[in-house]
This record gives sequence, C-alpha cells and structure tokens, in this order.
Amino acid sequence: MNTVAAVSQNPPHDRDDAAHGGPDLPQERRVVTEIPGPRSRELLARKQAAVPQGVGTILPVFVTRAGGGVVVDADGNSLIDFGSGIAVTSVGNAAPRVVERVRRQVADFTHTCFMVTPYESYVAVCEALNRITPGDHDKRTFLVNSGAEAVENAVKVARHATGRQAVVVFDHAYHGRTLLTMTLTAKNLPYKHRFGPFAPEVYRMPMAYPFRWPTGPENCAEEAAAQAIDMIVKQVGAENVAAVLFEPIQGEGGFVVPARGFLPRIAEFCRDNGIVLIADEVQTGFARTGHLFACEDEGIVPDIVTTAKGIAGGLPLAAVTGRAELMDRVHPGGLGGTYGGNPLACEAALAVLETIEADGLVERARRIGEVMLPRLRALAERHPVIGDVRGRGAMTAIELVRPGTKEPDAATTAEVVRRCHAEGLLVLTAGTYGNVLRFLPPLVMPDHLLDEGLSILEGAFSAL
Ligand code: PLZ
Repeated sequence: MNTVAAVSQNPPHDRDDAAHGGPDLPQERRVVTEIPGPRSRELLARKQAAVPQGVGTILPVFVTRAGGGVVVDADGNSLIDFGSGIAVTSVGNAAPRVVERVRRQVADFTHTCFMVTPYESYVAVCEALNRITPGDHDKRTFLVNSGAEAVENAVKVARHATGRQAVVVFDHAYHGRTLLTMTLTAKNLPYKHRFGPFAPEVYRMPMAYPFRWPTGPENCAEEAAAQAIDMIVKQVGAENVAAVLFEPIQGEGGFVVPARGFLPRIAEFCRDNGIVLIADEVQTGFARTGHLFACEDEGIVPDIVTTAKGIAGGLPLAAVTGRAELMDRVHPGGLGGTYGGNPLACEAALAVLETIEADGLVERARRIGEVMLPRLRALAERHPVIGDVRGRGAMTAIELVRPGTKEPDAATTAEVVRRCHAEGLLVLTAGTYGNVLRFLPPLVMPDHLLDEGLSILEGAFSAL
C-alpha cells in the first residue's frame, strides 16, 4: 500500500539545528566541496527522478539555510547570493521581522480564504500598496499568488473597464508562464515553444533598447516611441486597445532600461486615447532599483501596477493596484482565488514594508548600484566581450558580445557563470539572446560580500 510516511530522507534532526537562516548566519563565502557537492548531487539525482526536466535548475546546490547575503547548501558551502531567488528576498532570507510576524500568524490561523471570512492583514497590505505605489489618486488593491496571476488580473480589469480587447506589449517582455502571460511574453524558448495556440488580441511593439537600437542610443527613445505609436494606430487602432503593458526595467528580457523619454511618451499616448497603462513592477518593485517602484525614476504614474516577488520576503504573494474607478468597475465576485492574500503572506508583506522603511533599503539599493556600476564599467573597459553595462540600484547587468560587434555571446556568458558558481558566487543570466549576466543581491548584503562577489566576477573574466 502506498503511504505518505517517509516523505523526507533527511529528517530535520540531521540538520545542524544550532544555526538557522537569517542575518545571524555567518556572512562569509565558504567553498568546502566541489559545487555542487556530493550531498547536492545525490539530491539532484532524486530531483531528476521525481521532477520533470521542464522545471530547470540554474545551480543545483540544495539549500539548507540562507540569510543576509549568503545561501548555505547541504554540503556546508556558503555561497554569495547575487540572485535573491530572482529578486524576491530583497530584505534577506528569513529576515527577522518576516520570521516573527509569520511565526505568530502560523500559530493563530493559516487560512480562511479572504473571500469566505476576511482578516485585517489583507486589508492592511492593500492600504499600504494604495499609499506607496506611484500617484496620489484614489486606488484599490487585491491580492493573488504570483506575478503571472497579477498580470492576468490586471488585463482582466483593463478589458472589463474599457470594454476593449487588445493588449499591447513590447519586444523582450516577460510577464509569466500562464496561457495569457506566456502570450504576453516575447521569447519563444524556453517559455512558449510548443505551448500554443496562444491567446488572441496581443500585439507586440518595438522596445527602446538603447544598446541594440539600429540608429544608436541617442535616437532610441524618440524613434521607438514613434514606431510603437504608429503601429498601434495603424495596425490595431488606439480605440481597440484596452491596455499597454510594460516593465519599467525589463527583467528576464535582459535588464533592458528603456531609453529615457520612451515610457513618458507611451504614457502620454495612453492617457490621450483612454488606454489603461499597466506597469509590471513584479521584478522592479519594492526598493530594488533605488526607488520604491521603478516607475518613479521618470515620474510615470500607471493606471494599474502589478507587484509580486520582493513584496513578501519569499512567501507567495502578488498584488494588483489600480485607479479606484477602474478597479471598482468589476462586478462583485469577479475577482479572487482560494489562496490570494494568504494570511502568512500578508504578515510577511507587512514585515517587508516595515523593514524597507526601518532599514533604509531604498537608499541601500541605490548605494549598491553606486558600488556595482563603476566596477562593472571598469570591467567592461578591460574586457571588450562586455558590450553594455546597465541597470539601476541593485538591478544591474552586463551584456556579452563578440568583441567589436553586437553579436550576442551566450557561450562566454555561460562560461563566466560556470566559473562564478564554482567559486561560490551565485549569479543569474537573462536576455532574449541568453547573453546577459544580471545581478540582484539582497539589499541587506553586507559590503564585504558585495565586494568579494564583484572580485570573483572580475576573476572569472580574467581567467577567460
Ligand atoms: N512579470 C516582470 O519578472 C517573473 C520568472 C522565472 P511569477 N520573473 C521570473 C521563470 O523562469 O519562471 C515575472 C517578472 C515580471 C511577471 C513575472 C511572473 O511572476 O511570480 O513567476 O508568476
């Protein structure tokens, strides 16, 4: 008979219980085995036998603890974390306020379903988001489970409120893996390949990608906006467009920072044509870019903002925040879900907001950018394989090309990543061409680890 017993071959008492995660974890890089080590390789074999290969792994070290700027694995290696679980643990893993609030909540109740019997923390998160997202207009927020679900719901609201169907997105966009958000996403492999047919009424426009703009970065904002607007008007019809959806800095697409002026021009066009402007701040939100929200950099005030990732210190939570008159248009019961705004996740979000404020993490993100960007630019001077350095705050990247060209160099990118991982620096890639190294350290990463991480990266380029 099948039984649910023996779920773990690694019972908790096997672990070193003296040390938990969180900022008390020794803030040091420590490489004591090959990466991955023998214990992680064993677990990887189990993963391969139990989980489909479609669920990939960037660095197959199995984590036992994490906090501050490090991730500790099952073999006792302590890695410097330049990934934050893809921009999620901005306040750090097992951040003290998150642990405390979640611990209290888990003992009180774990779930009621907000649509069945509500609780205060959900409302408090929504009040906070209404207050802190860009614009001082009247807003409403509702909570869901993932970034993709937030984007789907933002489109639902925009369509309902406008009575229009078309959704405009951009080249290099990433918005998720569900049917609609996969359709909204630009890149075929790995996200869309053989998963069609896709959702209708999605139209893709050029993005103001300065490094790759054919006539050069100076002309990029104006020309890209003119092209996008012309295409919307001629190919879709502005009056058919429910929403224009954009990432203020593109995430998976390669940390593309739209040329200054592009987004304000698009925002103006939307305002003039009754189109709902949706900012996908799932990756950029919550202090990551040196602003609470990346839209603030150019003073963009979107009609709807989607957030997730950094919102709750790793607990699954996402939000849709929008103009009250749009959001309240949807009929009662038209929005929701079983788990959306789970009480543990809401407590975590309140703790994250307290931490960002109390620990000055917006300022800290800016400071991280001030440390990283000059070092990355100096590295690019020495290594012509680095064609572009970009980003804001603690969301920075380098794009690798064949020297003297703009031809993407994914192979060298993979080689640099491999060397960084072997040295105990966790880095991630991104980009339509797989040739972007991106850096997303937790905002609480101590200076000495930031510095050491950059030195490892520099060493990886010298060793090429
Ligand atoms: N919008 C801007 O960055 C998630 C994807 C990881 P979910 N990015 C990480 C992967 O390969 O699946 C993301 C994003 C932006 C939406 C999403 C989707 O958020 O919480 O992963 O659904």
